[in-house]
Amino acid sequence: MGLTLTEKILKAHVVDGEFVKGNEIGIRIDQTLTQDATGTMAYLEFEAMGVPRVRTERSVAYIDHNTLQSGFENADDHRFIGSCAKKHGIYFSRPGNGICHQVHLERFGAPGKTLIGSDSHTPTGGGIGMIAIGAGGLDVAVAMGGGAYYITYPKIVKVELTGALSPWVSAKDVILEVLRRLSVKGGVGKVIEYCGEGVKSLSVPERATITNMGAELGATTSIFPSDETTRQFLKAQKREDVYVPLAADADAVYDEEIKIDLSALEPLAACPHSPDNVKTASELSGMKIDQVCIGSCTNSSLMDMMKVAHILKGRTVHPDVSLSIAPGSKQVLNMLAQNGALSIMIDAGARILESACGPCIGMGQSPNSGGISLRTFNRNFLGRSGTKDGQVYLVSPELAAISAVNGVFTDPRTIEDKFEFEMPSEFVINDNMIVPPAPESEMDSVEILRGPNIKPYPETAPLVESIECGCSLKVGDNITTDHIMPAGAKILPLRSNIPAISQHCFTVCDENFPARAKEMGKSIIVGGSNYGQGSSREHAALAPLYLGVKAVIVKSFARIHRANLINAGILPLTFVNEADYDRIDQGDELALMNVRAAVEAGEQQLVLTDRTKGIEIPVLCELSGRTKDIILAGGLLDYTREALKNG
Ligand code: MIC
Ligand code: SF4
Repeated sequence: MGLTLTEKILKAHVVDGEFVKGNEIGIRIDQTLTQDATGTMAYLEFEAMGVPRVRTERSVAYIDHNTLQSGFENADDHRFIGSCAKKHGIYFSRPGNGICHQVHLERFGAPGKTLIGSDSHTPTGGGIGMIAIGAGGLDVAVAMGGGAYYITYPKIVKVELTGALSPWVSAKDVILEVLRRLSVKGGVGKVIEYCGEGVKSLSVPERATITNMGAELGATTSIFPSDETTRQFLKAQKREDVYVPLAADADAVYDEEIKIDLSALEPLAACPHSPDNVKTASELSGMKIDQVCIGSCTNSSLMDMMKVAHILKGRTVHPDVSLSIAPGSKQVLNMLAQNGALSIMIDAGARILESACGPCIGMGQSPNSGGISLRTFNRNFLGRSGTKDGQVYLVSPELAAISAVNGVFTDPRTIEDKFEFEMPSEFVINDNMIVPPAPESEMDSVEILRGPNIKPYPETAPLVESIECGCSLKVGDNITTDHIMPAGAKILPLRSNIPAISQHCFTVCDENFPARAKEMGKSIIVGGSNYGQGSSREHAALAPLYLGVKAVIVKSFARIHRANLINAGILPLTFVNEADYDRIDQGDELALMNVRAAVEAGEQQLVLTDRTKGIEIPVLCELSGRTKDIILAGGLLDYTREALKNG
């Protein structure tokens, strides 16, 4: 029986567990990446493990999220990360060099390699045939220390592409179509593997747009084959040496199959407030808009930017619209400057932003009250833009650009001329904003620079005998990490300071939650399905940990967040009968008696007592050997410390 591409790469990297579907397997990690908003914690965790130098083939620390520097916090964090990188053998991509995923694709990614990153959009690397997975900072720290990364052997979904995209239909529309069909939880536990004749018609940046936004499916990752197009891309980046051809075997067996005829696709948009709330552009045409933001790790490649420049040429941004453009990397920005496209954008009235995440994570450019904002980004969760009642639509760069000119939502197929773009045979390469680590002989003398905003990892404790406490919060379905731990210009600078950032935990849902939880001392959270979807931020587990949350009981979890809860030592439980969700209310007194003994014994079903209602509710505690030990130890940090102590 043949293998899928995913299985081939995983099989070559398995170091622990039996390679059987549904099993937990540990894989060797070749490369890691961090970004600054999750990076400070990841490096504090790496330091706590006491490993002097990273044991990966390549680890890179990027600064791209927190670049507003509205106070000392960001700048201090950047210096801290820079010094850690220098000391511990990590390459350091300075602020201004670009968004981690775009730069990693350009300068470091390699087909057939494994990459984990402390950012949920790490699957961008799947565009060149990597197994690239988003993970919590602590998992990345462990991988930097040479430890395996654990995933459930995924189900593999074949997406067979045929045909080619019609003019002004975009790679963004491909992933929006997949989201329309599968929904934001349709990818949980799965890898989305693209294949078929249609693959050839897509350039590497287009493939990367698709794998990047595959994160919104909840998928473990997404991957494209590595083919002649990949080789040409790597050659143009002067990195042809890392090229290897890779594809699934012809008789590979998949768990699910989807067919997409690229020629039949039309321009789409994800409407507020979910990436799977997809409508066709023609349904939305004519809607008045207030703002357009172009950029983010989904759509900020040279090709995307050239499309935008082509549309803006000789035109002016509509007087009622603010248009901002953030090219994805220094390389892209520099090439736009050299070929004149930047001048076209400036001339048309675009506001050029630095090559960073910017508005995507609410760092500036929040829309006006109730404002309609078209963004080429990947997430439009409630409040993420920084404006509570902002209405964010996720669209392709071509749709965004023409709408910015017209002042109304516009189907890009109304543009009369054609866009033709040849991928460059040589990109402009200058890695002078990537600082290499200190040589081994000098690393001991590198001083770690710590600012006052950097506070230690919150206190943890081994799992207690019984958990008896109140329900501090009850929330509904599809709660995102942007609900649990909001970001944006005011909160993001506190990422290195868990006590301070905890004051914002869940405030999108309930302003009083932090004070209430702290007062209760310990508590349990109850939630619906797909709890914790979205980002990889472990702060969405560390803030609840700091506020005394001992267990989270939900209908179902998103993958990365569940792993982050376990890593933080918080018990992740699911209802055996989803209907039991309705029987618990916020404020109820709950108990999980003898929970430690039950977890130790590997019992998968526990009894939750609701003492207020006088009822017993069965809940699932699906922990395997390793995750069980992590929970018992009080989290991954304690577990790893113990493991390192015991050799
Ligand atoms: C995001 O897009 O939500 C982020 C900001 O990049 C996060 C990481 C973070 O919260 O720092 C992600 O996607 O993992
Ligand atoms: Fe940055 Fe946005 Fe990409 Fe997250 S999704 S890495 S915030 S550009």
